[in-house]
Amino acid sequence: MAHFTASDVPTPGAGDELSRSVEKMEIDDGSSGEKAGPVPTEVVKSAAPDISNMNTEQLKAYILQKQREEVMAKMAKQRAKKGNKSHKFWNTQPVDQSKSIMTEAKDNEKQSATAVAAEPIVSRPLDPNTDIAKVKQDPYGMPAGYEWCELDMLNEDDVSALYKLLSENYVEDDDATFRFDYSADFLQWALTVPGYRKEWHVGVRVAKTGKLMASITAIPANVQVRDHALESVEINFLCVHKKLREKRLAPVLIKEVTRRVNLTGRWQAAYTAGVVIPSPIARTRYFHRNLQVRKLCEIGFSAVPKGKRLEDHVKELSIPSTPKHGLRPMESKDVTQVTALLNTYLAGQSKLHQVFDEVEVAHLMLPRPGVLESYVKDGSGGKVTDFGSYYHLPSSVMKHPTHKKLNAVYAYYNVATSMTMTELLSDLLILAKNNHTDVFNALNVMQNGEFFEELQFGPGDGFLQYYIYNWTTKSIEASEVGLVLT
Ligand code: MYA
Repeated sequence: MAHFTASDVPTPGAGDELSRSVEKMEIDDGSSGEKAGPVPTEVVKSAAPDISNMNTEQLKAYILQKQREEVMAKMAKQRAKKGNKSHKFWNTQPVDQSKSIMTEAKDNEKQSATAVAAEPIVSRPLDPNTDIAKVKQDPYGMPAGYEWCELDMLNEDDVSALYKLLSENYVEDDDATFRFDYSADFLQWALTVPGYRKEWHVGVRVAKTGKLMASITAIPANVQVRDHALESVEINFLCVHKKLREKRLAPVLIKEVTRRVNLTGRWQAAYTAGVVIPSPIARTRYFHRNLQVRKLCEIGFSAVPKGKRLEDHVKELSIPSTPKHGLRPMESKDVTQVTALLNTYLAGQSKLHQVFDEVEVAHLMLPRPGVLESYVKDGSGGKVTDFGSYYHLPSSVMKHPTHKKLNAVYAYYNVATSMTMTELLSDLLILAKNNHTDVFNALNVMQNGEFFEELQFGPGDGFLQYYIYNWTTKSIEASEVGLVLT
């Protein structure tokens, strides 16, 4: 593994140089060199409302109201940070430039504050080119002192370098209290899916020392968007070291990975982000089920509701310790049935989802302790009737003297046919809690909205936008999203 020192980080002079050089690359590519403001990041922290005394209607109204306020506030904040400038990179890309964002705030007439244009009627690529010969054949330039690299996820040093970059520089909440801490095993799992290509795991290193300063990754995926099956990629782990921020390096990373993907004849990509850029296909929201309630209050992830004692709050959120519905860990022999169960479910209820083959399901869905847990329920005659899964994504706790890690898990893919989704998830909560989980998170995608109230999930202040690169289509409701990007 490379040894990293402070000298890996450019001096202010070198930073200016980088800034000028990177901006020049953008000018060369047809966009202006103007600097943008800082970028708000995804939020992982819970708003911890006192929902325990609300009835269903009050809860729904409360959630709707909070969503409206938060959507507006976030957009206003982003606009203020950008100084109302247009997206000088994204405005040059084949993405819908303005589109109404499908949220539960959509019914609110006052939503005109967001970009609202006519919804596209026809689904199609925005850039129709599919001629590989027309794709730039050589890599985009790097400023002096930096170089492109490929990250080999079977090489321990490369995995460690990516782990270090992300654990120190990846997504934080707005108060810099929590930062995602994807484990090295997780990164290896997520980036070595069947058919992955090393050249799509793109890094930027300091030429002299080899220190990894930035990353972006693509993995292959067959993505169904409404009636169209798109042989696409999924983009993840876009990260620029804190010392190189706001120097327009992110657009160069995005263009370089696009070039490398295009060279293999793929023209669409799915990605998610906490930021709102042109233009989301769907807008989803994080919900949280607190499990280690005391710890979550101590680290400021959530708060004891007003007028309530911590002891009572803890008691109200306690759960049984034994699962009730006969789940067992998924095994290799289940792959064929789980593939069918999953694909049938997603095709039936979702307008945006991945289509899995058995090799992908074996890689993505079989349990890997500490990375992904998955369970099935056996019906009669050896039939698998239900499938439940969640993945581990801890966060570093940055401001607490003793608690250093938030053990969070996230709902992955869940299909319930012999029981309700709520029953399935109630068992997953127990299994997760017994597996040292502090909080169980879920997006309001697929049928997840069905179990939030009964299982005492609360709305968080984090939203996640879904995007498809080089594709225009009508917006999709959160519950119609069947794609979970880790
Ligand atoms: S989402 C996770 C993103 N990572 C983080 O939030 C980690 C912490 N933050 C950072 O590392 C940096 O702040 C990043 C920006 C790297 C995010 N997605 O270089 P800059 C635009 C897309 O001066 P920096 C994930 O991994 C921004 O609007 N664009 O900024 C999925 C502005 O453009 P414009 C983003 O702060 C990634 C420009 O970058 C994002 O130093 C999907 C500023 O560049 C974002 N999350 O670095 C990527 N954040 O002026 C798209 C900022 O136009 C893939 N920006 O507004 C597209 C498909 C590609 C493949 C296609 C194949 C066919």
